[in-house]
Amino acid sequence: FLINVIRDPVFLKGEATVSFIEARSEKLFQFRITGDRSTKMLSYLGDVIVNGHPEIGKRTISDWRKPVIPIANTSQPFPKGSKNYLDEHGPKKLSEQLRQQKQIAYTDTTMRDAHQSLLATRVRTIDMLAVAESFARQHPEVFSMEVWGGATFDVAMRFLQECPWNRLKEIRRRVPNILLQMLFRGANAVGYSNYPKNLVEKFVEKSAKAGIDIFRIFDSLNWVESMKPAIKAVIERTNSIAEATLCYTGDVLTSKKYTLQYYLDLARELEDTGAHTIAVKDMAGLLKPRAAEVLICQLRKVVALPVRLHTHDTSSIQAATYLKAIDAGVDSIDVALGGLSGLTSQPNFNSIVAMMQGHEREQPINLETLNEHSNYWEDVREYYAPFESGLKSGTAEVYDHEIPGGQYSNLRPQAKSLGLLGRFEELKKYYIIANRLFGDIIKVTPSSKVIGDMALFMLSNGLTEENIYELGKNLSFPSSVKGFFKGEIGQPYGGFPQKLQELILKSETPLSKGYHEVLQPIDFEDDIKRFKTEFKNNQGELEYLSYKMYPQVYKEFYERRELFGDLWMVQTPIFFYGLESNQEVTIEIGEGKQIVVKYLFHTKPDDLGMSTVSFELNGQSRRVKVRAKE
Ligand code: 3PY
Ligand code: ZN
Repeated sequence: FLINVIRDPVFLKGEATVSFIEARSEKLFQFRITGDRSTKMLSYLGDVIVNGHPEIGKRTISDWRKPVIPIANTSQPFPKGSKNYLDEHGPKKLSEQLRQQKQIAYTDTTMRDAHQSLLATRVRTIDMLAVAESFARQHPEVFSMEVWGGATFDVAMRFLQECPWNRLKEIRRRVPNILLQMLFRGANAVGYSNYPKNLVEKFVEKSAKAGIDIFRIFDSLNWVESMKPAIKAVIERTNSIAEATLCYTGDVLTSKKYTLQYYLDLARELEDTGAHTIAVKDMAGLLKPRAAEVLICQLRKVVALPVRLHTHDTSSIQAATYLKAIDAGVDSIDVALGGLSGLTSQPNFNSIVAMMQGHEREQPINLETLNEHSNYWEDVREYYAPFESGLKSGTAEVYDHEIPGGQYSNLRPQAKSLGLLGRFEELKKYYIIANRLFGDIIKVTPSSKVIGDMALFMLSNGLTEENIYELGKNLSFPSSVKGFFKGEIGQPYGGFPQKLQELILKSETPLSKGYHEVLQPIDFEDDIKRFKTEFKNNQGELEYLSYKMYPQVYKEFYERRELFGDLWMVQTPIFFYGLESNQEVTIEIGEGKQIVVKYLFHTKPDDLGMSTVSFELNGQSRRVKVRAKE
């Protein structure tokens, strides 16, 4: 009922008077029900009530703080922002403008990297959509919002039962004025291994159509060859910005391998690809303030493109890094709204805006409304408590283990699933050892996963840096490690350590060129036909791309959707924690379609292990049978 009220045009215009409800009672009390969809929804709710959410188990619902959604004035057109500039002037001009502009530009990562790095990527679309429009209306000075790519694509389908394309399109609808940005893993697109070149090209094209304006393209070994096809596709097939990325590791002031010269040569090479902007991706948060000053200043001397900086605040000192980088001329920085900032996430947007007040490069942003948005996320974060990484304070240990922020929040559950959670401290040491054994490589998805897998493998098999060469001969190494030494994710700077490569590959020979070049192009016409036959209720070509990225994950996502219908519109507390006895809620089951559900009780499992869950659905009694899992 309330949803009908707040959707009513009279109410929206603020013209509702005391007779509002009476005058339109018929309309307001009309609920559109579709039998099949409501049954599916009740089946989902019944399952969570009886068995708990598969990832969380049974938990009692706590007294959530009620997130306050900042309200923006929607009666005016959206204020113009960077997206309007791109549409009017194109990517080249936008890049020039960014480089010339004195004011610091901000990229807000709240809807992608921040929750990937703090909450294992589990934040759901509905919580983003609630504030997307007011954020865009109140902060049109924001240069871009990172909302897609990285791990979000996989996690949306695998764990959240959401279509990633739907998320992007829905955000775009609410954010027409600010550039939307994604993280793109070069030849791996949004996956963990190389895909055929024509699939990467198609993915780029469709992502741009669905709303992506900036493609931040990186390679996990800084191997430019494997970034080139994606960069070229953005330039030739879209009106979006191709951002070429250099991943930062070690310490540029002291490293013998990743020296200043290394980064400057790499930046020149990236500029030669024709990319529009350059990003420095400090995925573990290793770039210290003085190093940033040197690196940014020199980079901006050797390239004519804007230089954008990304970091993680794992050490807790990265605001200082940003200030030094700003003084050295960096063109934009990545920040996250306070409630989802800090530690393995990005530095605090709100505090940085405050820090910059009065600075000659200040970009004025409404701090009052920005704080409201930060508070919203702080409250929403409570729903996701089971996914918190466990890191409670900043740590200088990151300079030793170099674990990327996005990986840190996943490594704990990975260790837990192998029964190694109690040995997490040792695992971090093994991460260092594995990296040393591999010749000190750049560590970011998927190369960071290779190091993580190797560390877990060594820890669980009692292997040490000393005995690996004797015992390793008879061991079967993790497939990601074998793939790495075969060259399947590219060529590391300085080459592979040969002795270890032979030990791991045994009789197999490594690749002499990029895996993406070896892979056969896909015959789309044929392949799409096959896809449509296998998945009859697919939702079009974009879903075909989801399937190509993650065939098994998509299949399971599809099967669950057949069973439970679309779940992305279900409120997060209900999605994860179900309902309490006698709780009544209104749930959306499709565009403009709601049901009112009241959960009553459920029975103990019968002899066949089935529990009966009783509900009221729009006032009518309904029951569903659920298989009790224990
Ligand atoms: C990803 O690839 O998901 C990352 O966030 C890398 O930093
Ligand atoms: Zn990151």
